[in-house]
Amino acid sequence: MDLTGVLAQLGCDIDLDAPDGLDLDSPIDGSYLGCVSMNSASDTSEIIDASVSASKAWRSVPAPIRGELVRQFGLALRDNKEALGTLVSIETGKIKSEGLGEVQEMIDICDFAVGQSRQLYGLTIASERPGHHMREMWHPLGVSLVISAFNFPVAVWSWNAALSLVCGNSVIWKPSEKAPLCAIAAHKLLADVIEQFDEAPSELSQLAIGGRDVGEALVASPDVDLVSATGSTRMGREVSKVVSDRFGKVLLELGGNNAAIIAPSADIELAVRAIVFAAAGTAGQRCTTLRRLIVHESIIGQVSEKLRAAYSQLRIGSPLEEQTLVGPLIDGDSVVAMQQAIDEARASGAQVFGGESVEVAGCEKGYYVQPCIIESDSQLDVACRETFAPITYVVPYSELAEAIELNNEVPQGLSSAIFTTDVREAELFTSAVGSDCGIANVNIGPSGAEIGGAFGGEKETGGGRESGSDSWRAYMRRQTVTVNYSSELPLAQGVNFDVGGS
Ligand code: UN1
Repeated sequence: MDLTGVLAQLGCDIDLDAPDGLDLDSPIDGSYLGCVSMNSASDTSEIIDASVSASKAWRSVPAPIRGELVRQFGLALRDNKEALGTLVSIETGKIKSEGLGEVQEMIDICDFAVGQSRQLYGLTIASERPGHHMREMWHPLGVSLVISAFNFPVAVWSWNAALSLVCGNSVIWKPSEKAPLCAIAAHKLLADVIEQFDEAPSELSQLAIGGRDVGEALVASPDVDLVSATGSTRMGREVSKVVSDRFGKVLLELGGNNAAIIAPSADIELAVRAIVFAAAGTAGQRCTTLRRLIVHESIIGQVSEKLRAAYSQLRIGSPLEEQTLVGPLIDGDSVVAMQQAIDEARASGAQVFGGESVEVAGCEKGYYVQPCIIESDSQLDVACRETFAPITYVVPYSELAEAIELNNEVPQGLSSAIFTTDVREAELFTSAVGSDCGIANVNIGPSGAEIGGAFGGEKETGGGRESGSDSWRAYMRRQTVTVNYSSELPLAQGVNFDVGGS
């Protein structure tokens, strides 16, 4: 594990020996990675002031030119994909192909945002008054703040940053305290592009590394126009209260508790392959991870057997080894939370398969676990909470309506899936009376979404939509413009207000 080498490749000269900073341990082998300096809450007003001035300059730069900046960032990401992907693996424990996939997701959103920069469309609207027309204008918001989580330490920032920049905003990034190195490296790639770009103010994008106090100070500022936060429901609830209280805008992407239904007509081989990736991939640490499996009673024995067989084949180990499929959890707290959930399920009489800690040779102090399957006759209370670990709760169903009800029974509403070859079932699941989630898939698992669609979900997931489709609108303010090109002054709704006289 060559942290210094990777940082050097990324052109990052980070002081890993900062006094009173953020101490970092590798999830891979528990080794000490160093201490990174942090911002304090008192730094935030300077950061915000600089961001306000940057936004004032940037909003007047034509959107396609703003797109050109993002295009160049995409090129820098292409050049640095291998190194940045490796850094994601080292700092968060993601397997190499997922670390690289994360950077690919950044490249994809840059491409998307470049196209978007020429498509910030508003409607033209017929006016009821003669000699008038109406149109909708989309203007930059000002300062956008991105709060990101450890599990997608760079991609989720880039979804927000790429769109927010083409929409004409400045960006402040408060990354997870568990992944500051990825943030410093990814941000430097953008900062270097900004520095070379004549039209871009130098403080267009800023990084604020710090703890809760730094986040709180940024969130509370009335100069921060949009807070886009990804993380726990608890954090989102707090952020949302503060921002709503000052009538700021929020974009929330919070907890998920995603289920898949396996119907009797499903292609079971395909379903099992999809489930294993969705449930055990990223060591169960995606918002979109498959956490609940709702299986028709006629096939549950067969599915369970195949799943257990597949789980016993999972190669658990250092994420830097080519053949590894499941890397470590992020830290010891996650291992404890996983064990507590398993104990609670066991106490309710459920059958537990796997879930124990795993010792990986050479990485004895890493946080490795065997992904876990928990089978019960009905949906357990613990299954209705999100535990950020590879646990899959399996329950049987007899009628599709009951399966859909189980899918929707949890407080979160991010992603969902159905495995079926029956078109009626697939259509019902994706209809108004089907899944209540922001994402509903057919014959693929709930995780691993492409950037082209709007990403996010309902209920405790927070209601925000990021990434593709028309998510760009969240980064702009809408203005309805009515123009009178006549020499008369007719009033709307036929109102008469003539003072007479001349
Ligand atoms: C997250 O876990 O916060 O759909 C984001 C997926 C990824 C993004 C996940 N494209 O799994």
